[in-house]
Amino acid sequence: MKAKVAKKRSWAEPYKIKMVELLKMTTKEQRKKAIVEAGYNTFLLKSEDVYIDLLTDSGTNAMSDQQWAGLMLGDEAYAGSKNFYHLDDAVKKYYGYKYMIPTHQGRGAENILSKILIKQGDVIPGNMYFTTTRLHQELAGGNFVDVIIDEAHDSTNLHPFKGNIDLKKVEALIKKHGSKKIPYICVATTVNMAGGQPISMENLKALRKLTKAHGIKIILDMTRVAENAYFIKEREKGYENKSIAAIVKETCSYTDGATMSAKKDALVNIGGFLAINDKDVYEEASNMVVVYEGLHTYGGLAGRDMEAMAIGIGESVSDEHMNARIGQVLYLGEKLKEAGIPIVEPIGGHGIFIDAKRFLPHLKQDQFPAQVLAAEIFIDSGVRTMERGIVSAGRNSKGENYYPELELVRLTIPRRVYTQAHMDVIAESIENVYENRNKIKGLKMVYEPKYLRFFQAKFRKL
Ligand code: PM9
Repeated sequence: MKAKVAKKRSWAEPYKIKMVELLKMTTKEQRKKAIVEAGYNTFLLKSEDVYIDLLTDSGTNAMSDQQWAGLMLGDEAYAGSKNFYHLDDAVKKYYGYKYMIPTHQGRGAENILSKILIKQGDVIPGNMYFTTTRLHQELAGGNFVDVIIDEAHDSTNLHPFKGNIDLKKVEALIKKHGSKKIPYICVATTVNMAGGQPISMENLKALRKLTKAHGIKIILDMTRVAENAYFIKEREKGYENKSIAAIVKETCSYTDGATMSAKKDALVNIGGFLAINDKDVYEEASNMVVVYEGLHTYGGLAGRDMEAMAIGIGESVSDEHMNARIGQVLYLGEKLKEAGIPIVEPIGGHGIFIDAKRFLPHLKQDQFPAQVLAAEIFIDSGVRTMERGIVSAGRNSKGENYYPELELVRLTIPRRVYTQAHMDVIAESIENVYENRNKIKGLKMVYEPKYLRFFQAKFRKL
């Protein structure tokens, strides 16, 4: 007799839609004109010319009715707003950090932290660079060193935790420079530039042990910490029955502080914070924030923004929310895989990353394959994506281009914004561009700004 197999049941979003924003449809001719005017840079398009916007998951979240109601509770006092205390309580409750300073967004926190902890010539190891994080480290006089495992640089490698840190690389750095030159290790959850790849709890715990022995701090880039927790629950032994909330709190417990862009996981459109356990660092930061952001009880935010953030943090660690969030990303990724599109695997947390080197093997990296592929996808369907390759990587201190192993186009999925039908339309567009890939020509950069060039650089067709 055959054993009865339980029928797999479908999942659906744990919310219903109360308000809609109408989208504008454009013709191919209009889109061609728009992308030429934008210098083949999807950051320079007007959002009203975009049909489905996968540029970023940053600040593009749909807030819940509770968060919108929270906006009405904004206490817009200059100092000591009650929303600040609500946010402070949420950071303590869900993340466990002792002190918190709000900032206008993630890079505000990165600026303050880097200025306080980094001295000229210091070395800052991290699990792959992130654009704004590395820039602030460099502006403060530090040198970023990549200590992610080698597997992370290979888009086809199926390692379940490609965000892990190679402890041998960290040990070698300590040996070479001495621990005094390493003020902290920056640990990202999940690793954006690797394709939204998670770090395991086991790896983080081992890193804690190593850094403790050498008196080195761990600073978490906790921008997508709840998405990282989802993968730990799915893939790491011993965590399958723990809640996302418990895994998030445990993750934070192995670190000394964190920078947060709340525009991602925390489900708001603007906001961030710096969290820290060390009282001296907190006192310095709460003084410095006055110079760059605003008083330490608002840090560049309105009271209503802090209220929405406090509520969003609670919603972000719900298991139902995270199952649907990552479920949608997986749905799109599986569709693209079935169609033979080369993507980074395993599929990551906040988007699908197309491997432009394998998609357009006839283009050299300095012909900007990912940049041109993002432009072609926009022309095909009005779907806006972004480059995460040589343009994003920028130049080193000698002015030479970095040539990252990964040359990717990111299809970033905003949280709670699009439906499964949107995912189908996106997949069909990518498939169409893939069928015509041989006709795609490269680009030449004609304008390059000094900082974070991917935001504002301009190109023309070769
Ligand atoms: N990330 C993103 O689209 C927005 C800027 S780049 C297009 O992925 C990490 C891991 C991030 C991040 C922003 C920041 C900076 C820090 N760490 O944008 O300043 O992904 O709030 O955060 C973007 P802010």
